[in-house]
Amino acid sequence: MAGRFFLAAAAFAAAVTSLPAPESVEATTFEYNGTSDDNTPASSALAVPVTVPVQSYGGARASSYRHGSAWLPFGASMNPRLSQEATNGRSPLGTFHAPKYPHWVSGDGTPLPQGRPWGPRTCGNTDPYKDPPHTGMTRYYDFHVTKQIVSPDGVNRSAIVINGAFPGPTIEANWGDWIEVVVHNDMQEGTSLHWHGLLQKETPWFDGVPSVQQCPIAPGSTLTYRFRADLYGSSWYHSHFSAQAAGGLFGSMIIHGPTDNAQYDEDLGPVLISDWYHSDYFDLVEQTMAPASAGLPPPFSNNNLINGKMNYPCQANDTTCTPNAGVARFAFETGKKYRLRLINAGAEALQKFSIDNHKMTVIAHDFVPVNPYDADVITLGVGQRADIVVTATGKSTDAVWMRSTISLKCSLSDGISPEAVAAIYYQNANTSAIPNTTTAVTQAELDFCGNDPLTKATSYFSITPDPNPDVTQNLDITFQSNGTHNLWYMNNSTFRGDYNDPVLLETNLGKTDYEPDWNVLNFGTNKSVRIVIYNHFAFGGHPMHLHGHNMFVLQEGYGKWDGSVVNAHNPQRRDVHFMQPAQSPTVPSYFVLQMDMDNPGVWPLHCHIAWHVSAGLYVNILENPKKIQQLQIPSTMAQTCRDWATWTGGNVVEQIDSGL
Ligand SMILES: *[C@@H]1O[C@H](CO)[C@@H](O)[C@H](O)[C@H]1NC(C)=O
Ligand SMILES: *[C@@H]1O[C@H](CO)[C@@H](O)[C@H](O)[C@H]1NC(C)=O
Ligand SMILES: *[C@@H]1O[C@H](CO)[C@@H](O)[C@H](O)[C@H]1NC(C)=O
Ligand SMILES: *[C@@H]1O[C@H](CO)[C@@H](O)[C@H](O)[C@H]1NC(C)=O
Ligand SMILES: *[C@@H]1O[C@H](CO)[C@@H](O)[C@H](O)[C@H]1NC(C)=O
Ligand SMILES: *[C@@H]1O[C@H](CO)[C@@H](O)[C@H](O)[C@H]1NC(C)=O
Ligand SMILES: *[C@@H]1O[C@H](CO)[C@@H](O)[C@H](O)[C@H]1NC(C)=O
Ligand SMILES: *[C@@H]1O[C@H](CO)[C@@H](O)[C@H](O)[C@H]1NC(C)=O
Ligand SMILES: *[C@@H]1O[C@H](CO)[C@@H](O)[C@H](O)[C@H]1NC(C)=O
Ligand SMILES: [Cu+2]
Repeated sequence: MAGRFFLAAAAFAAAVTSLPAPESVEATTFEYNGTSDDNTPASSALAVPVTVPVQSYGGARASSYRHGSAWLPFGASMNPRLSQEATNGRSPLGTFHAPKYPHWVSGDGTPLPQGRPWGPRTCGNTDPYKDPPHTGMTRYYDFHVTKQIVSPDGVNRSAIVINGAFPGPTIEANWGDWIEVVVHNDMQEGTSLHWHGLLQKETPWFDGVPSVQQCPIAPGSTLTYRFRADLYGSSWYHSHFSAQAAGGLFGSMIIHGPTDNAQYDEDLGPVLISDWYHSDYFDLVEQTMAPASAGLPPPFSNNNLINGKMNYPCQANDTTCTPNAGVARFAFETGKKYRLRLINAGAEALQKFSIDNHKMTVIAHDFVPVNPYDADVITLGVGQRADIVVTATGKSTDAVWMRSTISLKCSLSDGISPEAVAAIYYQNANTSAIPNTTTAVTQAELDFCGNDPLTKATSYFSITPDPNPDVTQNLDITFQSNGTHNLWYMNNSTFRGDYNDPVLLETNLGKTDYEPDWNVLNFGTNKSVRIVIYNHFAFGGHPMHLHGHNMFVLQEGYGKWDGSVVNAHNPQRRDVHFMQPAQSPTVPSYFVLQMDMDNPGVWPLHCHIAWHVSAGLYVNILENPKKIQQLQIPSTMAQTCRDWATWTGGNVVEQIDSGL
């Protein structure tokens, strides 16, 4: 009668029955072994097997819905039951009137030297880390962050929205522009926004991580971020305060730049993919951070969204759930080539993206243009992006499914609706009709917890990293008990930030008395740094994200790194690498990253799984503290700390997680 089994370790066995028993149960037993490698203070390891509510596909009412059709009730058409306002507030994403994008923002005085905002620069001729353009233009955004009831999949819940929109507004700029975003915190809790993947070389204080570069923005306060669009391609912004991003606080960023490695006719813009939870993010963080003795499982996602939309197989008596809320829809014309900007903006899940009957060509990983390669399925860990070009090879009346499937082998889904779908309609298709295509993605592809092989995607602009970096360090990832709680550790230290004492601002004042649990790794004036990360945990994997840089990904594998490098003259670069799970509790996985220390600042290196960073899977890369002391940090950063101190002086802040 038990569902899948979650086993944190095996020291004592108090079966926990507080969770509802699953209504239908998969035959396989699921074992999740936390601690047992040699880095673990095993004597203090706690262990509590708990029952988790994993159900079968579609849940108890699966038979009331047409199979393979986005949980449409029998007899329903694709005409959605809910308005876009009800599902997504003011967001136009996922509708036929969602904006398409030109090759650059123009018509507003944008200078066009040699016909383009970025002048003669191409993907092939410009080192983006050394020579970004300066257009002299600024793109202004005004964001009001609030909570609002939305119903992205038909299930009403309070989410965090920006200007009434979930997902938040899309930021658009040209390479070399400034982006200025006024963030008004209209909630009753702190917040911050991080601009994922941008280097922040001119403004290292605007990276948006509380306790690292800033204090949280206090309720009722405003912070104006201003930073250079220093790389180009597709990305997203998201809250870096606790797990607010899992509550909806994110949106996409499009930075137009050269496209000489790809040809396409239309840019359909962002395809945000996000696992989705029917509970509030704070409750999920409490669940994650509960003492081991409570026997709670980690959060399991309840649904999966494309551009903030999906249907849900509502239970018969659930009056807060509307079937056929409406899935995202896209329009294709036979023969045209489309650019899609895939973004995993989720909290935890490893996503496998595909389009039935269509080949995809990958043209960029994160903010890095690649030598184009074809793919049938694209794997995206949280934070990763892939820009793809798809040729509309179908007939004019075709309707096909776009899919993004949560890998159940590598992620924690409750099993009811792990596959998000969106409909693509060709020009003469009946847009009320249900696509009837099937997927060619294999179970083996869904079950693989890793990115494409490093040999596959080579960067279009070639850079050879220093073969003899100034320093090489190992870093071990483990899941251990601190005596009461099971937490994530990097080199035996679980991260916890101090909202009132950001590391960058401390360093700027010449202080170096960092608390041990700030996990500050001081690399001084080293010019190149190599880090060999070993993951000792045998389930899932970790999408490891580095701020302020694109990292070279030199090698990955199991056991001990043998010193070999893939494509040593031009290794893969990106800002998130999905690290595979350990092969077994005694055979870790590893990956080797290298970075050029060309950006004085304090740069997070962390797992992008919301619940893992909450539980401490995080280090700070401190780069050139002497130069940080010389930074002229704007007074708004100190003001943000004073506002936060004032607010917390009169309100109790419950920092139940690492803060990030
Ligand atoms: C998990 O731990 C149990 C008890 O120590 C052991 O029997 C089992 O083989 C382990 N499973 C894996 C996948 O390592
Ligand atoms: C809804 O139905 C389930 C069984 O399908 C039952 O356990 C539950 O009590 C019902 N809830 C309400 C509010 O009627
Ligand atoms: C969902 O919330 C909206 C806004 O509060 C409300 O109008 C609507 O009735 C709710 N729907 C359900 C099914 O609870
Ligand atoms: C379009 O599809 C809907 C749903 O299947 C159907 O009811 C309608 O008759 C179709 N319209 C045309 C013009 O075929
Ligand atoms: C799928 O739908 C199309 C029309 O949209 C129809 O021509 C085709 O026969 C259908 N295929 C299957 C397998 O039902
Ligand atoms: C991690 O710990 C090992 C072993 O103590 C040490 O050699 C290494 O320098 C540490 N890594 C970093 C990045 O500090
Ligand atoms: C373990 O970590 C939790 C969460 O950070 C903390 O609340 C608790 O006090 C820690 N326990 C010990 C014994 O340090
Ligand atoms: C972590 O702590 C354990 C036990 O204290 C020790 O054996 C191990 O070497 C440490 N690992 C690192 C990377 O410091
Ligand atoms: C290089 O980094 C190491 C830490 O990994 C540090 O001990 C050393 O002092 C740094 N060297 C310089 C020249 O800053
Ligand atoms: Cu992780």
